[in-house]
Amino acid sequence: MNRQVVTDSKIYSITAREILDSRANPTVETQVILNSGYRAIASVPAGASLGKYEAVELRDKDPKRFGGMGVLQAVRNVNGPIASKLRGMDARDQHTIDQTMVTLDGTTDKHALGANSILSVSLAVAGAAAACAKIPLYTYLNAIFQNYYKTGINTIPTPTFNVINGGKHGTGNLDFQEFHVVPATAKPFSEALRIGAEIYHSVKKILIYRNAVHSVGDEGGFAPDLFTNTDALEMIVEAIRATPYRFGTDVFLGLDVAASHFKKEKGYQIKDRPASFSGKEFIEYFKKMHEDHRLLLLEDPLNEDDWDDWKSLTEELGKDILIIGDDLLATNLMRLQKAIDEKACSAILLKPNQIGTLSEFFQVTALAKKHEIKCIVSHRSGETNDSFIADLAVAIQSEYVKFGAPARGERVAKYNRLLQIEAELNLN
Ligand code: 2PG
Ligand code: MG
Repeated sequence: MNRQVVTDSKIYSITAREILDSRANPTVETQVILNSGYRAIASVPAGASLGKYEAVELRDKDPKRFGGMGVLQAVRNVNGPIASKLRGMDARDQHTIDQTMVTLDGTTDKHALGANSILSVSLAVAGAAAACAKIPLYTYLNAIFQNYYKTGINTIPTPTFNVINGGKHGTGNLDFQEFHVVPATAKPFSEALRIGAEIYHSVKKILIYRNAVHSVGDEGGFAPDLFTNTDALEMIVEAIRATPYRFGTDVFLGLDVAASHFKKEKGYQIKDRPASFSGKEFIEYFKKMHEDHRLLLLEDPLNEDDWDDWKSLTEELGKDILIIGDDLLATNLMRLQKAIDEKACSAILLKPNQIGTLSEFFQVTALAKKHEIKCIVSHRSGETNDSFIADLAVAIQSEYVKFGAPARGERVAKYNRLLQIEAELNLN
């Protein structure tokens, strides 16, 4: 007897609402319910250091509500035009659903309906389809990704932990946005997480010992006032040395400079020296920094429009360090293609909300993988407890994940989800 039950995966309803993110700003949460009753909820994050080339997040700009940050129009766009177009469609057909929303929006940067409204639906549809298929989300996403690029699931990505927050994320005085510790890739995920957490505590102890501010920034890392950006790196090395982990063997350093956000007309102005740096001088500065501190990851070291400088830097340091484009690439297919053609970087930061649909995210990821551009799936500085991106990172087998410090609920929700997946897959 054939006992297989055909479950109806057609979309029954799509409902969005305005919720809060980790910075007390509104964001969009959407629930998709299928005819079978299976359902999923997804919410979208928000960046503070936005790249110029990201898809547009729709905000109400009504100064009387949440300082203009409300998302009621984005919510209405989901509940109105998007829901009426998608109702009755099969949730398993992610590509058609995403394409329908892209067409309905009709703009290249999704400013009509908002990338926030579109992405919340795109993710919730995938979640509901996975639930309906009764398989884990990462398995379901991996099956879709196979249409773009063939990959099995063999490993949990290596986490990179943002232990010190500066720039637009920290209340301290550091210019660089993120100072990372990166456990060695060979470590099982659970061990890497422990390394990150123990070093995090070690950094805190040093800050307390120095009577420095040890409150945290937007991504859960500490946000101290220090003399220079280099001081922050030195302090992290000191913190690593106070643990059993060997710097340069068990754990490495990484930076998200987010340079576009402090480049002025005169050049890059940072507290490490009074005069600003030209592009060329800034490249020399990173070369010296690498000689002194051995960087493993270097994200957005230069302004997002300075392609020639990116090329020179990648030529000089790309063999040793992963040169990561975030603001430079904005998870955008055309910008990634340009970077590949011009050899402008060696890795891409992948953020679903920079592009706005899951299908386009897969397209960009596949292009990166085909050209051996390393992948880092990333959170935003404003997050919710949604752990979708943890499943997504496993599904596409990114080399790294960047989910912030190993602290604060919205960050550890993702790391803890990776622990579950690691146990489920018996990968430890
Ligand atoms: C970044 C991100 C995430 P934001 O620059 O990489 O860390 O920051 O979300 O503020 O753009
Ligand atoms: Mg960045």
